[in-house]
Amino acid sequence: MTPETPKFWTLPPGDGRAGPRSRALFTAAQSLIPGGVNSPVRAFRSVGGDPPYIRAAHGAHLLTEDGVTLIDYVGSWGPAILGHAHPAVIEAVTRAAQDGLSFGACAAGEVEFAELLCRVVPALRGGLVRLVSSGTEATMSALRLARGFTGRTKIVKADGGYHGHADMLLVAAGSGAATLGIPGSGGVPEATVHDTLTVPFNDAEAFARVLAENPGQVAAIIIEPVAGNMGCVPPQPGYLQRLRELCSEHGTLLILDEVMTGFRVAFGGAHARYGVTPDLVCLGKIVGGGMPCGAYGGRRDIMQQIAPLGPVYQAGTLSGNPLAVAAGLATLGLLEREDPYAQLEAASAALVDGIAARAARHGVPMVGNRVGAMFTGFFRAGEVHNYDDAKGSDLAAFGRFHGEMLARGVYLAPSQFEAAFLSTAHDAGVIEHTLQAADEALAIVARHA
Ligand code: KE4
Repeated sequence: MTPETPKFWTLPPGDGRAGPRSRALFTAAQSLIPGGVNSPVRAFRSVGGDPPYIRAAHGAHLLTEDGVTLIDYVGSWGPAILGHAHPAVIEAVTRAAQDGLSFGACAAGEVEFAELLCRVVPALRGGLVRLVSSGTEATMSALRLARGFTGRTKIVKADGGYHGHADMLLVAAGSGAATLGIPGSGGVPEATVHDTLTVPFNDAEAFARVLAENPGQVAAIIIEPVAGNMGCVPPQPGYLQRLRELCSEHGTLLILDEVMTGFRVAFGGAHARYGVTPDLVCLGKIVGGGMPCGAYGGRRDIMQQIAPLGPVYQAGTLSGNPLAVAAGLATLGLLEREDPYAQLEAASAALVDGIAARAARHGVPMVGNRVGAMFTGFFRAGEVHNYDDAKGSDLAAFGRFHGEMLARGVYLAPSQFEAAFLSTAHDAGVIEHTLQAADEALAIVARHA
């Protein structure tokens, strides 16, 4: 990029629908990679059209392989809370890379990172934490640990909750599985999911019934404290507290899956925001600052069951690798020092309220759910408190809105059952462009209703 070339993130957003180069790349990809993608939701199957290929990302913006600048509300599915390519994060990773990419051995950064996590995440205070390389590894390991610690086999999850793709969790999964209409998944033996029970999100008494019907058999319930994989669905007042009470009464572990909400809805996570301390917490996305990183941890007496201390095995070649640790330390350090959460809350409220007001003006039924800087506009009337409510959305209207927004340079998650994410780089100009695009897109949706 020569000095006089304008930086792509300073250019006005353009039509982000796949151009010739993205289409050519996607055609090639489909002959090499299942569906042409390395993660199903990226295939745009629930919204139609080919996905634009992304060449670069900076702040609130993406640059496509067809040379178009877009405003990004996917944020790599959550990690980019500071905007893409934050200079301090890039510098930290670049510096670490000079000294090698992965040692597979103990390194000082792991200690510094664990100290930070155990200081700022309430559930980790006084406990132990283990780094892994993805959210799936974090939740899978936490559930194995819960079964090992309690000696029980049943686990409970929310219908429409998504916790990664470990076999035992792919029942009534949200996110990609929900989007693709796969109630569970092929290849998962019945025996594997026999002990996985699902309850509606925001229905603590349904969980109470499961506990009563399976006395002494439920090892854990794993819950997204703010659901993000059925779209954004906040916990109803008292819901999380009631789960905490029920788990304590029945010797069942409360596992909060904060892979998405950790450091997204509050510094430390949703459990810091809502004041409910789980027995174990799972982290991912933001804690790696965009690099492959996850973590799980909590009560010391439970975590001491993990190898090499105890009988529950879990391992990982790249766990705690220096680059992921460097990115995580830089990201969480900036979040702690700058405390952008009030700013994120205000920007997110302005955006969601603005879009909802425009939907109302155009007569398009829309429910705007938001917690901090994660949100979803459900194309339906009424309220959305669980997955059944979310499934009542008009998916055709969502698909049309998605395409019209992309055509106006706004890149939204290609699924009604996903959350959108704002970053500290989404300034007033970005919000204004987004609201203008939404006004035009909603007018078109209204005409096709
Ligand atoms: P990963 O294995 O994808 O790092 O994390 C799995 C996971 C666990 N828990 C929650 C609450 C999550 O949201 C996720 C992954 N989220 C999806 C998007 N909703 C990742 C995007 C994708 O699957 O491509």
